[in-house]
This record gives sequence, C-alpha cells and structure tokens, in this order.
Amino acid sequence: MASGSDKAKAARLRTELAEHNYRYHVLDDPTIPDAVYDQLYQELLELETRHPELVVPESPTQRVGAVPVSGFAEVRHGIPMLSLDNAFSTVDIENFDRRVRERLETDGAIEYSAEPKLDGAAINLWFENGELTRAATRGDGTVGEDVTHNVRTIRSVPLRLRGKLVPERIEVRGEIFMTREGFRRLNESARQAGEKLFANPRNAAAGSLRQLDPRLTASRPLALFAYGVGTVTGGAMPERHSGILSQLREWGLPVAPEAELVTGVSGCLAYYDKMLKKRQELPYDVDGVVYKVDQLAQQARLGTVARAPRWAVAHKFPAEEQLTTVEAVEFQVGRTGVLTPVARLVPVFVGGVTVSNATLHNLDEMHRKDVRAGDTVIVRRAGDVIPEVVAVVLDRRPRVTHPVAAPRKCPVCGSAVVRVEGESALRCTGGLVCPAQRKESLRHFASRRALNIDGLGSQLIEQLVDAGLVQTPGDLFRLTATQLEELERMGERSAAKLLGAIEKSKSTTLDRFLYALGIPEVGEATSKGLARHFVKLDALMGATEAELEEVEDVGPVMAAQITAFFREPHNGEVIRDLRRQGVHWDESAKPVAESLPLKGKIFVITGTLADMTRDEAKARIEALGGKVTGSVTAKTSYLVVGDSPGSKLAKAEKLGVEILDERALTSMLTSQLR
Ligand code: 9MJ
Repeated sequence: MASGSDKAKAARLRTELAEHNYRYHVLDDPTIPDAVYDQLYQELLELETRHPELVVPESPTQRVGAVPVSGFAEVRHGIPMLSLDNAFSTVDIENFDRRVRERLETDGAIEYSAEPKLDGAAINLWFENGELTRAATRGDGTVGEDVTHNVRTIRSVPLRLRGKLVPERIEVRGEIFMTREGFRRLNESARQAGEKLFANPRNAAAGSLRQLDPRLTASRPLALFAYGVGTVTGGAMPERHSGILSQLREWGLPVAPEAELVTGVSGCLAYYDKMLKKRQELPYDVDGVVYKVDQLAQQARLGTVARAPRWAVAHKFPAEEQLTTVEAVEFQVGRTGVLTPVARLVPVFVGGVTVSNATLHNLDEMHRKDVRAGDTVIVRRAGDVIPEVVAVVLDRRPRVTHPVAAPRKCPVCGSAVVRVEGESALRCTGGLVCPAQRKESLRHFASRRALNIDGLGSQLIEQLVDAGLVQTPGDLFRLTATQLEELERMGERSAAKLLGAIEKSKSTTLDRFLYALGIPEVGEATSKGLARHFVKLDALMGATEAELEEVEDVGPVMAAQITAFFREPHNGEVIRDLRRQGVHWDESAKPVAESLPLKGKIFVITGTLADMTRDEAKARIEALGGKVTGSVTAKTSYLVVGDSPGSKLAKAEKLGVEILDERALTSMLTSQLR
C-alpha cells in the first residue's frame, strides 16, 4: 500500500510536471532543463510502478504530448504518433534487449536500426499521390495541430515526393529542428532587436513551427529529418526499418546520415559511444540515440504499450544542462590581472563530470544574467568547454538575495581594480605583486605548450608561491631538493622528478620561450611567427614597431604591446635571469628577415601599371622583404615606371636611380620566388 507521504509526493510531482509540460509545450518557454524534467518524470513513473493505485488518468505518465493550443485546426493522425521510452544506462539497454528477445522467444542477436535522436519538434506529414497535403504536430499523440502552412515554408521538406512507386497515401514521421548555428543567429538578431531569446534550439524550432503567421516560420532556419512512417495505403513498403529510411531518402526526404544498422547490445553501445564522441561535431543538437528493432515483422509482434513502442528505446546522453544552487559569486584573477566572475555551485553532475564552478564570463554577462548567491541556476557544460551559467530560474529565487557588486579592490592582493576603457573587463592593478597574477603567470610559464615542465601544475605552484619559494619564473630554476621535500605531499622521489623536469625544460625553442613569457596578445601562433622571423631574442627585443609589423599577423596594437613589454625593466630582468639560469634555444637559423631577397631594397612606383594595381605591386615587393616609399631620394634602389609617369622619373634619372619597367619588375618578383 502506498503511504500518505507517497500519495502526497505523487500529487506534488504531478502538479509540478503539469506546470513544466504547459511551459514547454504551450508556451515554448521552459524554466528547467530537460534532464531535470526527465528526473521528475522518472520519479513519478517509479512511484506509480511501485504503487499502481497512485495512477490517476490525468497523470502525465498516462499520455503522450500536451494539449493542443488554440489557433490551429486539429488533425487526427492516421496512426497514433508514439513517443519513446528513455534509457539512461547500459543496464537499461541490456534490459530492453532482453525483454525484446524474451517476447520474440529468440536467443539470437537482434538487429537494430540505430539513429541519432534529434532534439526538435515531432511532425507528421501526409503525402497524397506524392503531394504534401497536410502537416501536423504530435499534439497528444492522437490529435495534433495543423501546421501545414508553416511546414510548407521549410525548404528541406519536399512539397512533392520524387521517384517511382510512391504510395497513394502515406504519413511520414520526422523531427523539425534548428541547427545550432541557425539558433545562434536567430537569438543574436532577437537580442539586437531587444526581443525575448529562446532557451535552446529545440524550443526555437517548436516555437517557430507554431507561429500563426507562416512568414515568420519562413524566416526561421528550420530543417527536417524523417525517421519513420505511419499509415501507408496504395503502395508497398520495405520489410525493414532501415529499408524504410532508404526508401524515404529515395523519395527525396532528408534522413539523418548517421543512421546505421547494428547488431545486439554490443552494437548499440558501440554506436552510442561513437555518437557521443561525435556529438559536438554535429551541426545540430542530439540528446541521445534511438535503437529500433529493424524487422517490421518483429516490431509487429512486440507491439506498443500505452505511449511507447516495445520495439524502440531512446538511449539518452548525459545531460548538458542541470539545475543547481549558487553558493557565492566570486572574482577570479587571471594571468593578466583580468577579474572573471565565477559562480561557486553546489556540485552537480552535468555533461559527464561533476561541476562546482561555472564562469559568468564578464561583468556585463553577470549583470545581464543577474546571478545571485542563493539562486537556482541552469548550468551547462557542452563537450570540453568550461561550464557556464545559462540562466537563473527566477521562480525559485529566495525571498532575500543581493545583487553582486563589482569589486573595487582585487580580492587576492587588495590592489585597486580598474575597468578597462571600452571593455567590460575589470583588471587588478597589482601586476606581479598580486599573488594570483604571479601564480597564473607561473602556471602559464610551465604549461605544456610553453616551457612544458612536467608535473608542475596549479596545485604545486600554489604551494611554491605560498611558501615564498618562487616569485619569478627564474626562481623555479633555483629550487633545491631540500626545499621541495619540505612541501606537503612531496617525497624525495617526486622532488627529484620535478627537478629533472625543470632541468629538462631549460633546453627549449624561442617560440615556446616567447609564449611562456605571456606577453599580452601574443599567443602560440604569433610566438612562432616572431621566432621564425627574428630567430635571435636580442633581435626581437631590439625591433621597432614597424619592424615587428613585418611579421605576419602582427598589427599595430600587438606591435605596441610587444615593444611595451620589452621596455618594462622588470621583464628584461626576468629574461636575463632565465638566460643566466641556463634557459636556451637554437639561434643558428637564418632569420627570415635577412634571408628575404629584396631585404633593404627601396622601391618607388610612378605611373599606371598594366597587370597589377599599385597596392598589389606594393604587397608583392613587401612580401619579398622590400619596402615601397612615396618619393625618390638618394636611398631609393629602384623606380618602377608605368604608363604616364610623373616628375619622379626625371628626379630618378638625375640621382642615377635604377629604372624598372613593369616587365622588369614582374621578372624580378618572379625570379626571386624561385
Ligand atoms: C528523433 N527524435 O530523432 C524517433 N527520433 O521513433 C527518431 N524519434 C521516434 N526516431 C518512434 N530518430 C517514435 C519516435
């Protein structure tokens, strides 16, 4: 017998689920992530399975979709549109497969059609004599809404089926969805227009489909994947689900290219792993995969229960969004002193890992989302990206909360914080006095793509700085075994290992060294470009901004950052110290700058060239190391003369500057390239 508290719990879950259902299906504006809905739903389902007397007709477990909203005509589906049971684990899949084999009374491995589970809105398309005559949403599974006018605007939905042997009447089932890129663009323009944003591509797709004005639907980037059929009359269909998918493709309907035939549980699980890895590369959201018994004869024997077929199951991916509570909003200080607001969270399992911190990106984002301590928030972790707070669930905000204020002082070193002009970033002015910046610079210095000091991670750096053993990068090379062994969790062997790694890192390359210095704006690619160009550190340190700009991808802003960095006495000291400690690299290569064939040559161009514009000529000369100036002087190496030259020709002749016509220039440029 169900206890009073079970009864109350079931009632509470029903009410809560009904509210979320309404928000999701009718308003297209959910306030909780799908995974949280699924959890509530599973909880109710379990409770009702244990105590069937708790089931009431209005329980959300007793029906498929949601009530149709007004504004659209009702359409009765030829055959009900089913939904899918969810599976969340390997065990769930093993149980599913076992039940299938038991019902079919077979020990043999079952063949399944495995498909990505698209996250959009289910659609039922009627084609009569090949022509699209009606399109309806799933609605409650039996009766949906007539959205024909809207669906006709979606370009991947064929208005007429192509090819032969098209049945007289057929219901094609599929999913209308929005690509992530389409969703991003849609929300971006909504943001610019000050309109309400959609929570995710799924809601955007469903909402777009249920617009009363088809012109609005037409403006939305919607697409279709077909994944099955309902009624088929006046025509033959293949005997397998995989055959049906091929047939649909031949008739011109888009079908997910990832659909595949697999065998048994092992085939299903391998497909799941493959798709989970591929998930981020797909241009659209998938929330899992679907396995369907491939032979239609077997499907018929298995039949359906209540709302879902016994021959199919949705194997859900770990949710990328979850709900949790914010314990505090704090500011983290990075290597360059930028303060990033971070939400400290009650740990939550999301996107396959436990997350306890999520970035709020910057001050503007923090204010826009208005995240406060005590708030319930949606946390998202997709792929390997850092977890972020998507939104606050305002319904669940406690009565008393306080908006987060931007700090005036660095939370780590107490130095003044400034807001960078024209940016939304806050910056600590403490420089290397600030332990946070020091730790971050050291972490960057030792990181894999920089000096690559194996085993010197954030935790150890934290210890070394806090113990006062390391302040500057050079200090790392003065560490002794005795000092290291005094640190907590550091034995003799690990100390020796670390010292070995530090020693090894002394032999490096100039590009790694430059990257390790953490010059603002200078990333890995620029470091490589600079190293290739200058080869010698002294040459780079002595370069003017104009010379720096000769390096690919170095613009005026970066050139200014680089010269400013080397002008700073403190940085010069750090570099000298590191070299004294034995950090070295090969400087024997020929610098690109010197090896360029037109290095040191100064060109002036006059008149009109026939085969290239002046800008092109200038770019080609500069690419080979030459320089192009505007007026002829004694230093000019060549005057390039086109049609109708001006007074420069006379001046050049007077100064004895060598004259080139266009042909001579072209031949010079091409011969130098060989
Ligand atoms: C999705 N959403 O991608 C089904 N689905 O089959 C696929 N949904 C489905 N199949 C029967 N690929 C009911 C729903």
